This record gives sequence, C-alpha cells and structure tokens, in this order.
Amino acid sequence: MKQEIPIVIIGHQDHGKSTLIGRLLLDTKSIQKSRLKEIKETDKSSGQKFELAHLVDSFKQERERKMTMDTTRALLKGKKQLYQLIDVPGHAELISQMLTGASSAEVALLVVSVKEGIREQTLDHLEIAQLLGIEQLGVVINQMDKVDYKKRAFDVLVNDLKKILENMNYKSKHIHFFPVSAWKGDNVVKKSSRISWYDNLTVMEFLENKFLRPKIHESLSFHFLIQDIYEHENEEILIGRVESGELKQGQEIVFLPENIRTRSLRSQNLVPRKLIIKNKIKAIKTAEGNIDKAVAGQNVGIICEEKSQTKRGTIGSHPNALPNISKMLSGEIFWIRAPSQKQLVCECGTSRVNATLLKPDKIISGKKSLYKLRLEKPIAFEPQSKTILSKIVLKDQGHIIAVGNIQ
Ligand SMILES: Nc1nc2c(ncn2[C@@H]2O[C@H](COP(=O)(O)OP(=O)(O)OP(=O)(O)O)[C@@H](O)[C@H]2O)c(=O)[nH]1
Ligand SMILES: [Mg+2]
Repeated sequence: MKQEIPIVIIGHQDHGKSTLIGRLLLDTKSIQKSRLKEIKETDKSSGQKFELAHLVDSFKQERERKMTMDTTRALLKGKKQLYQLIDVPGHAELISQMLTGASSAEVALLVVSVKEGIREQTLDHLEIAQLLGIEQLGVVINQMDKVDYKKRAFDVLVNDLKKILENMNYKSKHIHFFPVSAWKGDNVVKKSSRISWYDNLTVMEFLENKFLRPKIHESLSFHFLIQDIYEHENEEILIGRVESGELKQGQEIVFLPENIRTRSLRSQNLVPRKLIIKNKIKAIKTAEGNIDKAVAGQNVGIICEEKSQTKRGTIGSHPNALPNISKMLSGEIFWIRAPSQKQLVCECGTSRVNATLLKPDKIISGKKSLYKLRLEKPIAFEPQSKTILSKIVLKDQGHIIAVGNIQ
C-alpha cells in the first residue's frame, strides 16, 4: 500500500483553499464522476451556482454557511504518490490537525489571493506552520484571473511574501511560488496557456517532483505514545502510536515519566540510568494479528512482560535514548488569543497536565513570544526533535489558545 502524504492547505478566509483542493481533485480525476454530478445536481436544485469548493465543503451545514466548518481530509491521486489534502478552516483546527491527526503534514500549500494580498490569517497560519515544523511551502498566488493574469501583480505579491518568509526563518530553497487560478484551472494540474510569462512548475508537479519525502522519523530512537490501556484475558494491552524509530518484539522499554524514581526528577532533567525501571516488549499487536516490528507512524498495541500500570500520556522509550523529563518548559509560542487566567492546560503528545504560565506577563493575541510554564506534574518530551514531543498546545477552558515549541 502506498503511503499517503499529508499536505495542509492554509491561508486567509476566502482566498480559495477549498477551490484549490476541488481543482486538484477534479483535474487528477481523484474524484468520481458520480460524486461531481451529485454535487452539481444538489447545487442546481438549491438554486446555487456550482462551486469547486463544494467538492470539499459538501456538508450541508457548511454549504448553508458558505464557510468551511470542519476539517476535511481529501485523497488526491498523483501519478507517483497518494496525498491527503487537509483543509483547515481556522487556527485551532490547524493546530489540532497538525498535532493530533494520525499523521501531521510536513508540507503546506499557502493560498494567497492576488487581489486581496497578505491578510491577517495569511500571517498567522505561516507563524503557526513554522512553529509546528513545516519547512516546505508551496505558495499559491490565486485568483490570477481577477487581475487579468498580470505578471506585475504576481511579482509584487511574491516580493512582499519573500520578505515576510525570510523574517519568519523559512528557507527560500524549500519555497515555490505559483501564479494560479484555481477556479479556471491555471497551473494547478495543467499548465496555463493564459500565463505565458510563467514557464515553471504547476502545483501538482511541485508535489510530485520537488518536495522532499516526509521524514517520518524512522532513523530516530523509538518513542511510543500511549493513548489507551485495556485489559484482555488478564493481559494489559497498551494502545498507541510509534512517533519515531522502530519498536521490536523482545526490546527493552521504559515508561516515562512513571518508571523513574521521583528523586531524580527533582534534581535534574536527565535521569541517571540506574534509577530506571525497565520492562520488555512481549508482543506487538495490530488488527491483522501480531507483528515483530512496528515503525514510525504506525498505531499498534503492545503487551509487556510486566504489567506497566501506566496511563494515557505516558511515553515508552528505549532505556538508552530517553526523552527529557521536567516540570518546567520553555520555548517560543504563538498566541491565538490572550489567556483569561494564568492556570492553563498544557498538552504535549498524548500527555495533558495543568500548568501555570510564568512568562510572558503581557500577551498580545496573534503574536509570537517566549514562554515559561510550570507544570503540575512532570512530563516526557524531546526538545528540538521536530516530532510532536517538541510541541505544546495551551488550552484555556477547553479552547486552544496557543501553540509552541519546547527548546
Ligand atoms: N475568480 C476566481 N474566484 C475564485 C478563485 N478561487 C476561489 N475563488 C472564489 O472565491 C470564493 C472563496 O473560495 P473558497 O475556495 O471557498 O475559499 P476558502 O479559502 O476555502 O474559504 P474558507 O473555507 O471560508 O476559509 C469562492 O466563491 C470561489 O469561487 C479563482 O482562482 N478565481
Ligand atoms: Mg474553505
């Protein structure tokens, strides 16, 4: 089975994200004719003009409100690969999709309307994507038909975007710009005859040929994120996802932060090895039966020789490559909105703990800052690893208000 590469579509409201997805699906024949017909008929019978975005935004509620309400994952069939296009309506959805989705994207398509230019959500999404570790970016300069396909309009916007991207530490060699009309189909899958001054990649060619295959963290040491635990025939099965590395039957495993003595936690982040309680993987289970080895990205259940007595949020790691453990976290953070109090909930991987915000004092919504947090209980994490164990989300009364990295 081919691996589906997740690609997140970001950009300001109404700049054409859903239309771009619709166009990609249509021109690659990823969508069945019957589905297209069905949507056209629904539009006709409800007196609406057919919109490509309806291929994606086909929930009834959404159609009524004319805005993407829920995240959609659409399957795009390329010649070489399969892609999962992730349409995110807002900041919170972008963050939760990227951090809790079965697989988070390493590539983003940013849609910017050439008519409207750079807007608030354009900038916010770029900041968030950067913090979430997205390095490769296809910048779709959309609605070129609205400016008569003029090169100057494209050039001016590209120049402004280049300056912004540089300031945000995106590297130019990983970024491509495309003059596009998603509505008319210029340079999305087919080369445009209306944009003669552009003789370069289409969006689809970029996806198929240019961007580097996602690093699925296979080469790193293993971390197994526990989502659930249940008992079956007196055996304890730990359900979770291999976030990085490889998990093998017979391998030693340590559950963190539980399986180390608290004395070491108080004194330092790095744990002396002698204080660690080791366990061993007896079996690795999947829906299809037992396997010897599970790799990064796989969801499996494991049974250990000793009952682990761990819980959701625990990380299983190799005794020689343990993550950090601490109650203090710091790094960079982007505030979607200001917190209503200092007492927040911090989520990292599958762990979730109460946290007190120590820094910053002054929070400006829509801005990045440095932060410092004190957690109620220690958690395991991996600073600067690019895996989700180096990212946090802060919640205030159940709502996502910020996303950050751990440095
Ligand atoms: N003329 C023209 N109109 C476009 C183009 N792309 C999108 N549109 C129109 O712009 C409007 C918004 O497009 P959507 O694809 O729904 O935008 P979106 O970014 O998904 O919007 P939200 O989901 O609400 O954030 C629709 O009416 C589209 O038909 C384009 O290339 N040219
Ligand atoms: Mg949309």
